[in-house]
Amino acid sequence: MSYEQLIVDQEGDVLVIRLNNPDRLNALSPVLTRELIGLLGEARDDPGVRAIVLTGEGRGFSAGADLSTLQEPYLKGERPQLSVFLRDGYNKLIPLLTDTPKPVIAAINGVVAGAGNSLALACDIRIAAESASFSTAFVKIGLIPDAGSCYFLPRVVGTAKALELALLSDKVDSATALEIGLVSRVVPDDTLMKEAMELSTRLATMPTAAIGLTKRTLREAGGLSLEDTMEREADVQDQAAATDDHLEGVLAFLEKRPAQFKGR
Ligand code: T3D
Repeated sequence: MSYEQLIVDQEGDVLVIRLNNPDRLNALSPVLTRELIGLLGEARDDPGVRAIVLTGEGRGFSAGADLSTLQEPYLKGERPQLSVFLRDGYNKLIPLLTDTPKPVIAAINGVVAGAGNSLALACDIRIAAESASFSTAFVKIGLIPDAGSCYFLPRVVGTAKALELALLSDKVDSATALEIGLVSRVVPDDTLMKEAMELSTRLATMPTAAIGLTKRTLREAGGLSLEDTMEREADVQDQAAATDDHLEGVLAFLEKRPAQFKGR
């Protein structure tokens, strides 16, 4: 399958997706968004994909909505109905990252802004290159955070910091991003992909079903009481315990040997 604005490689069980609209810092054009939705849908159902790395080509991770694609109506003073654009694009894209049972690592290689920040926030683990920088950006063009940022930001950095980031939209460097928990690791630029591949390769050898169930249950717990969360854990644990990988994990422990997980 060939793509206009994605570069896609499969390395073992790891799918590496590189956003490829570099002249616009990988802004999320309709083409790029559509291609990403299609690819993530296929990856979700592909047993040969057990981890996903998302990164950007050039000096950007993603600068958010591709503002050039909407310039025609704006230059005429028209107001496109953004809800249509959001529901057809980001509102389909973002759940494909959060709901996929595969771990998704954002290898943040450079500039992040607007919905590009939402995209990174929807990934499970964020590693940033030292030169990466972050901006919510929305308010600078008179918009509210979208593509899930209103959901993710307070959960990731806390409400007070989320408000500061969203209202001021100041540029945040990678050291600050690490300090406030926006990313969990910062690495030298030239080792970013090595780190991301090591991490994703490791995750791809782990019990994939348990990883998917963990993602889902942790997210659901955000809206539940402790009692309801433990009930949910009990139900989901039955599903995890029914996998071959659970049996293999216990047997490997008892037999004092490394486990060979198959992802099922
Ligand atoms: O309206 C809707 O579509 C609704 C949806 C909204 C969701 C959103 O994501 S809203 C937020 C959209 N994003 C932005 O507003 C960010 C716009 N970009 C910037 O503010 C700056 O580019 C950055 C702070 C991200 C980076 O600055 P810098 O100085 O490192 O780079 P630059 O020179 O500004 O950008 C390099 C090129 O990328 C430049 O093109 P040129 O002049 O070399 O031909 C610039 O126009 C282009 N570019 C950057 N961001 C976008 C973009 N082109 C289209 N869309 C972009 N978002």
